[in-house]
Parts: sequence; C-alpha cells; structure tokens
Amino acid sequence: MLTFHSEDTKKRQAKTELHAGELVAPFECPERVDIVIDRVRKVGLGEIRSPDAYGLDPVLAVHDRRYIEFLENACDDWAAAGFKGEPIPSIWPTRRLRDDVIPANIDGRIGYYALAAETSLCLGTFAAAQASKDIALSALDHVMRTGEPAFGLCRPPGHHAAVDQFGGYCFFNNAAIAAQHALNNGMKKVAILDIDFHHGNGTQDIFYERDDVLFLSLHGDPRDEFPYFLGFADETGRGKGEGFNVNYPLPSGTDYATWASTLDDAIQRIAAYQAEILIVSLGVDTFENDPISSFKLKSEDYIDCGRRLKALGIPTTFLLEGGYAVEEIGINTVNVLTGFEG
Ligand code: Q9C
Ligand code: ZN
Repeated sequence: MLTFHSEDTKKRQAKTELHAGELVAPFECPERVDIVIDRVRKVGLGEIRSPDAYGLDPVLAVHDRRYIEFLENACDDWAAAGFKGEPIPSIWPTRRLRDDVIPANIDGRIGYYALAAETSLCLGTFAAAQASKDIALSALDHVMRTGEPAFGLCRPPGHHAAVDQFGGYCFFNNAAIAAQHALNNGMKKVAILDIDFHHGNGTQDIFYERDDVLFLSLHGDPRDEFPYFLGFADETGRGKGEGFNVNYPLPSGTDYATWASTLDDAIQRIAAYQAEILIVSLGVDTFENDPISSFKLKSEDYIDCGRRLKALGIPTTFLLEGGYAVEEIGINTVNVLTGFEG
C-alpha cells in the first residue's frame, strides 16, 4: 500500500495544551509522524510518496473563507496584540451571548473560531495543516485513479474541525476535504468511517444535511468523553441527509469484542449504501494504553480491524487522526494497514 507523507506536517510545534488545568506539552506531537513512518518502512508496507500541492481551493470547498484567513494570521495578530503565550481561547459565543458577531480583537475572534480550549495555535500550524490536507487529497486521488488503497499520514488530524471551527487538535478537516474532492471529481457516493476514539463532530456537521456522504462514527459516549456536545445515537442526519449519519457511542472500557461487532454493523451499512469510495478516519486512540482515552483495544486487534475493512471490497483511503500512546502509534496504525493488505 502506498503511503503519503511530508516532513512539513511537523511544522506545527506547539509548546502548550490546556490539560486538566495546566499547560502541558501537547499529546498531539510531531514525533507521532516519525514513529508511524518508521514503522511503515520497517514492515515494508510499500512506497512512500510526497503529496502534491493542491492549494486552498479544496479547503474552501469545505471550510469558511474567513476561518481560513483567521488560521493563517492568528499568531501574528496575537503577537501584535502584545500577548506573550501561545494563542488560546478564553471566551466563546455560548448560550446567552450573541453568535452572529465576529470580534475584531483577536482575543474574541479566537473564541469565535474555536470549539475547545485545549488546542494552542503556533506559527507552523497553518503550514502543517496545509501539508496534512495535501496528503489526504493525494491519497484520495491515488485511490480514485487506481482503485488501490492508500494511507495518508496526516498530521495535524482533522475530524474535529468544522466549517468554521478548530479544536481537538484539528484545523482543516482532512477527511471532509478529501470526500468533497472525490465528489467534485465524479464520485456520487462516499462513505466516511470514523474509528478514532473521539466522535468526528466536524465531519458529521459538514455533511449532516447531505445524502452523498454517509458518515459513521464509533466513539466514546459523549456523555463521558470529548467532544461532549455531539455524537449521540439520535443524530441521524437532517433533511436530505436523514439516515446518512450513524453514531455508535460506546461505554468507557469497551473491548475489542464489542467494538468489532459494532464495526461489523457499520460495515454492513456502508455495503448497503453502495459507497464507491471509503475514507477511514483512522485514529488509534482506541488503544488500551492511550493516555487520554478509555477503550481497551490491543495491538493485534488492529490487524483484525484491517481485515474486516478489506472484506468490504471498496477502494479505501486511510487518513490518520488521533493516537497518543506515542510509542505504539506506529505498530497500531500500520497493523490496520497490513491487516487490510492481507
Ligand atoms: N487534554 C483527536 O483524537 N481533549 N483529538 C483532550 C486531554 C481533546 C482528541 C483531553 C481530545 C482531542 C483527533
Ligand atoms: Zn481521537
């Protein structure tokens, strides 16, 4: 299987994450990329290619123009305001406040465009996010052209990013950008299967009223887990999109037996939808030793997961999302891919 990879993904080198009331080193760190690519090489998964540059048009097809401009300039604006730390939001247009005003002051504007406070911005973030979506688009194009599977070693991840919001370590929604690109290039039905531990709120939101993208997500029950405010089972789509959004919230402590039978249900729905192309939002923060998650998957389970996905027989693009047990992220991610290869 081909891997798409770029060193530019490591240009995001944020120093801080707001975690448990402290500023700590981010869980979503650049070393994740090195460890995954080392494993890809070690097992001989296949050729490693650099992505093509797609520019911002495919991003604009999914995200708000002013949001993109905000991301591009936020660090400069923050520094120009005289703020010393990394850009981090502290107020939002929540209930009882207006959400139809975009503040001029960067302190307010960052809250307007943020869905959470853990994710600090930094100077290289925009460049890394661009590399990440180029990787997703290159992988998707390869799959569309050849029918062969591909792995996009995306970083930063994307599935929490909504039309005009960043957070949960995500800026551009790589899977959504790739799905829209597939539709704009002749595909009629795309499925996105999100197996990251966290609900893919951004992806769900982007396609919620549409029937050309089937979105399915297995994740920690939002009653207990980030992103808390989306990802419940009764969210099934709206309007034309009714029936094309499927959430599988699962309890803390979920093991592979339960997770895999849930996966089989999702797989059956993808088959029934007759998707022409499958995008897997591949997070391995379902791993038993993940530091911020609570499922109990073991390294060998990822091989079986890959096998089950292969049985669908649909051209498949894998895009990396989360996974914070950094030492094992290479083994776990690449196990899905080798399981798929058979
Ligand atoms: N400080 C992805 O897996 N909550 N994002 C952090 C620890 C945010 C995860 C709790 C988790 C975001 C792509
Ligand atoms: Zn996650």
